[in-house]
Amino acid sequence: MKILHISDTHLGYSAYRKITNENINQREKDNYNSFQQVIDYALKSKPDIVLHSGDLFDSVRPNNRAITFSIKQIFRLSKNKIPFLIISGNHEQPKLKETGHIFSIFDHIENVYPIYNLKYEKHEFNIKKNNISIHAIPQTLSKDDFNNNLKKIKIPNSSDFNILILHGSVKGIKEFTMNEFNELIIPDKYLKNNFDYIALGHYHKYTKLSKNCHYAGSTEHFSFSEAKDKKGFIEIHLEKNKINTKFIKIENRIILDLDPIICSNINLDQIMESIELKIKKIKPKDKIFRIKLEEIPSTIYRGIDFEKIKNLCKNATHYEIKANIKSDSDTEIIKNSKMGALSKEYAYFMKDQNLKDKKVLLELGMNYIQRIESKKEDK
Ligand SMILES: [Mn+2]
Repeated sequence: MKILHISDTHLGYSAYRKITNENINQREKDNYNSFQQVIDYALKSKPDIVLHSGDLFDSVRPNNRAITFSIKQIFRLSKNKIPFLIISGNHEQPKLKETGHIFSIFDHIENVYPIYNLKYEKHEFNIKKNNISIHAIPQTLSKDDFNNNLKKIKIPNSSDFNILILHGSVKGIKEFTMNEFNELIIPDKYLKNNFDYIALGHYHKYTKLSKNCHYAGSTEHFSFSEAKDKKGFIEIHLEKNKINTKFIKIENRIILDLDPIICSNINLDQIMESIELKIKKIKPKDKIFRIKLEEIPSTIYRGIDFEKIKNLCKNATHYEIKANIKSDSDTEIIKNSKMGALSKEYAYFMKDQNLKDKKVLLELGMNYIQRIESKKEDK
């Protein structure tokens, strides 16, 4: 039996300002492309079932494009008679029942099994003469509700295979929490039970907890903290007492969270040089990246040539400079600034002045003088 396990596709997610030729947010479009790769793969490899462990959509009310796209793609599975079973995740679960659940749009599509009614459901399939029971708990409104539903799981004697599908973070493992207010906590004792496979969703990094229990991870990078993750989904080959899993990687847009530049002991020119070097090295075209400036004194930060950086990165999909600005004391400013004779004199002069906005004046003045001084050096 062959199963595909996907998760956390967050359709409708958008980020940054870049838009496509069709006026769609570039990252929203990228995310659709990633999802489509999964469906393309499914149609080629023809699994017996596709499981989605929650957060199909990024929000309770996804935009029309996300809804249309999801129906179109899921319909491709349906038409090919590949069952698609999906549980609700915390991102798409409304807090009030009367809001209605977006998954109801899938209710009447053949071969699609949306599970969003706040309670444990067992779905049985007969695949290649085997009885398969899928035990699913969607996102619930409270942690208590979730625990009560976990207790209701019953493994029938009649089934040849039992699969558990959940969306939440595993208890006691800090790394798996997404720090979201409505996330559910899965007690680990349920992961040791007699299941042939456990499909987990919520944590965005592909993780093998044990041979038969996996987080599939998300299909796209949704923040710089995920930049180092490989993204994809899992193909599972299941036989009696034998399991084989394979991670299938998706081709995503390149996202890089570059090593920081420590700015405490280097001057403005050296910082600009390192920034330019980093940009040239990664070749910004169509990439997303972040440059971090650590311990940069505010006077120096204000001298950074953002126009120049913008020009070097004009082909990038998105870039950002994240500065951890150090508040300067007078001496630090003098010490850290790239000092020409005039700025040095100005700094020492200001040190002895008794002025209300001394710090601001000092920083502004130093900035102006340094700009002039660096221009002189260029000539
Ligand atoms: Mn989630």
